[in-house]
Amino acid sequence: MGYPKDILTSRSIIKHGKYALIAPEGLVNNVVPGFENCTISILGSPRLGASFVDYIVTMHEGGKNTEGFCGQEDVESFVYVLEGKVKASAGEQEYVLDGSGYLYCPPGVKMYLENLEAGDSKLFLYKQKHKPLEGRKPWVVSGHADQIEFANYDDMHNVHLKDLLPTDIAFDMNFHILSFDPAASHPFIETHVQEHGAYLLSGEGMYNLDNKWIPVKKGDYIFMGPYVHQAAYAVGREPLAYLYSKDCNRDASL
Ligand code: UGY
Ligand code: MN
Repeated sequence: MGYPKDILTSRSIIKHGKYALIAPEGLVNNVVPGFENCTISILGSPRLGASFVDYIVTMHEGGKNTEGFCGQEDVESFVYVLEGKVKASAGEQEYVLDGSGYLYCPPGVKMYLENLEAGDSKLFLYKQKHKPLEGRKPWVVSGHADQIEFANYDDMHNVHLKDLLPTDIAFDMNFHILSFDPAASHPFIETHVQEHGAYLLSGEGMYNLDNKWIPVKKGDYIFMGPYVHQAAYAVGREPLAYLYSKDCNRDASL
């Protein structure tokens, strides 16, 4: 890094409780106990107004978490491999995940991570307090998003959606990938109770946050708080695609 080459500016926008665009160039390293030989930045968190915590993790050679991430009786966790190859375990169950591989650990199950690359592996990581439903318990889920077929989103042939977790009512959240072909957009500007943490996997676009159009691109992170206006237009030559979390299957509490 060293001395700046120009006037200091930032594309990031932070509106606590409402929304945030966090561009990768402003991130700093956060030490998180249990992670060894990893560079981690906390993205969305309760301090920003999110009810979950999202992280971007770069595991260097030999990087690992052998103490276990989460595993508390009321906390669920999820990891998605952006680049590289890792061993990810849900308690005793081991999975080898490369790009687009993911693992969901239900409440009470610790997640263990180990980098299998000679270089870096890059992960998107998430945790949230689980809202239980009497008589139902979510289970360990692993897969590769690349092996799931896209469905048309809202009857549009140029917008595509994948659900990474089961739609079963035992789950109180899901991870999705939403992909817009160049020039595609949402059918309308959404305003809904659920929050999102979204990591942009590819492309460029204009994102409507709180009814303002903001340029976004691959590598950006967006937090969308409850009810905040949200929609996208894809621009450029690549699909604008993002991985995002969304709560589901629960009533709003009084
Ligand atoms: O599922 C969703 O709410 C999604 N369409 N939101 C979004 O892309 N901002
Ligand atoms: Mn939404």
